[in-house]
Amino acid sequence: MAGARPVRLLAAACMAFFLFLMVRIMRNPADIPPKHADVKGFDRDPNLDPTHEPPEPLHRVSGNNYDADNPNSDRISATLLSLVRNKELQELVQSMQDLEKTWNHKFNYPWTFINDEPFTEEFKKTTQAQTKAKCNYHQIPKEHWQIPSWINRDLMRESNALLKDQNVQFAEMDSYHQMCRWNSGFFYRHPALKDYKYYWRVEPNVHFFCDVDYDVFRYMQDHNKTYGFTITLYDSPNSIATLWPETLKFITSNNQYLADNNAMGFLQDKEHRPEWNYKANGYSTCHFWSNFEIGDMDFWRSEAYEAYFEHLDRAGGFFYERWGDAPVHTIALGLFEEASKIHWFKDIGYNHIPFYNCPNSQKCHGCTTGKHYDGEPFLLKEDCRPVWFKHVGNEWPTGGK
Ligand SMILES: Nc1nc2c(ncn2[C@@H]2O[C@H](COP(=O)(O)OP(=O)(O)OP(=O)(O)O)[C@@H](O)[C@H]2O)c(=O)[nH]1
Ligand SMILES: [Mg+2]
Repeated sequence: MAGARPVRLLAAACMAFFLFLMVRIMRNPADIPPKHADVKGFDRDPNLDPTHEPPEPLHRVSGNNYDADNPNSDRISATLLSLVRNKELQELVQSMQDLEKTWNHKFNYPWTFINDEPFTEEFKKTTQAQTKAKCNYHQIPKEHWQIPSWINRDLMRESNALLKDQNVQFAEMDSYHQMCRWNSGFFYRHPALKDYKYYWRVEPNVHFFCDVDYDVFRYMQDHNKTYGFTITLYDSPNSIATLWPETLKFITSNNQYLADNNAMGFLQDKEHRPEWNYKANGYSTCHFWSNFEIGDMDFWRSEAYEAYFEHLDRAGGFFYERWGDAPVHTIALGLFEEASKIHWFKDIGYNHIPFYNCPNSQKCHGCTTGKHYDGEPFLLKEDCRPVWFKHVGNEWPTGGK
C-alpha cells in the first residue's frame, strides 16, 4: 500500500477544493456582505466625515436660562413626546436616560407621555424620577384611536391575512394599524399638545449617543426648519401598495398644496431600487424613519396635511394595507413643504434596533462611527440616504478634517 497515502491525501485535497468551489458558486449573492460602495449612489458614508454642530445661531445654556424651575426660561413651546404602553416602562426608561444624559438635563424640556389606556402609578413615578423636567401623562380620546366605522372588518381580516403571507410585519395586529394611523393623523390633535408647536418623538428602547449642547427646538425655529430626521430607509412595498396611487389622486385635484421646491424627485426615484418603486406603484418607498422625529406640529395642522390625511383615512389603507406613519409623513413633507426645511440631524447619534446614525465626533460615545446596522449584511441595502442626497442634497460639509 506504499504510495496509496499521498494519492488519498491528493484525492481528499481535491474533494475539499471542489466543495469550497461549490459553496462559493452556490452562495446567495445576498449573503455576501456588500460594501457601501456597492450600493448604487453611495461611495462613502458621510457619517465618516468629521461632524461638528450645525451653523449658528445656536442657543446654549448660560446661567439659569434653562433651569427646570425657571418660569422665564429660554425654552420655547416644545415637548418630548412618547406614545407608550405601561408594559414598556423599562425600555422607555432606557430611552429617557440616554436623552436626559446627552441633552435634556441641560435644557429641561417637559416630557409628554400618551397612552390608549391609563398610565399606572408605577409608570408615572418611575418616569418622573428620570428627569428634573415636568412629566405629563395623558390618555388618547377613544374616537382618535378606535378603528373607524367605515372600515369593513371582514375585508380588513382578509387583507391582513394576505399581507401576512407577504411577510408584512405586524399585519394582523390591530393595535399596530391603530398606532400608525394615530401617529399619522391624530397625535398633534391631542388636547394636551394643542399649546405646543415642536415635538421630539421618543420610543422605548432607543439610544442616543452624542452630547448635544444647543437647544434643538430653537435650532428648528431659528433656521426655519419643519422636520428633522436621523435615519432614512426603504419601506416594505407590500405594506403601502396603494399609498402612492391614492396620493396621486389627491394631488390631481389639490395641486395648489404642492410646495414650489418640493421633493417630488426624491419621492418618485426609480433609479436606486427600481423594483421597490415598481411594487409601490411609483413611490421610491424611501422614508424618514419616524421613531425619531423632531418636528413642527403646525405642519401637520396645516390645511394641506389635514386634507391629505382625511383623503388617506377615507381610502382605508391604514387598515386594509399597513400604511405606516413614516411613509405618510415623508410623502406629505416631500410634497407640501420646501425641501430645504427638512433637516438631517446628523449630529444626533441614534439607534432604534437594528439601525444607527453614528457620526464621526468626539461628542459621541457608545456607537461605532459610520456603522449603520446591527445584524445581517442585507440590512445595508435598506439605507436610502443616497436618494435624499441625490435629489435634495447633503447640507453637511463632506470630506476634510
Ligand atoms: N399606548 C400604546 N402605544 C403603542 C401601541 N402600539 C405601539 N405603541 C407605541 O408606538 C410606538 C411604535 O410602536 P413599536 O411597537 O415600537 O413599532 P415599531 O418601532 O415599528 O416596531 P419595533 O421594531 O418592534 O420597535 C412605540 O412608542 C410604542 O410604544 C399601543 O397599542 N398602545
Ligand atoms: Mg419601535
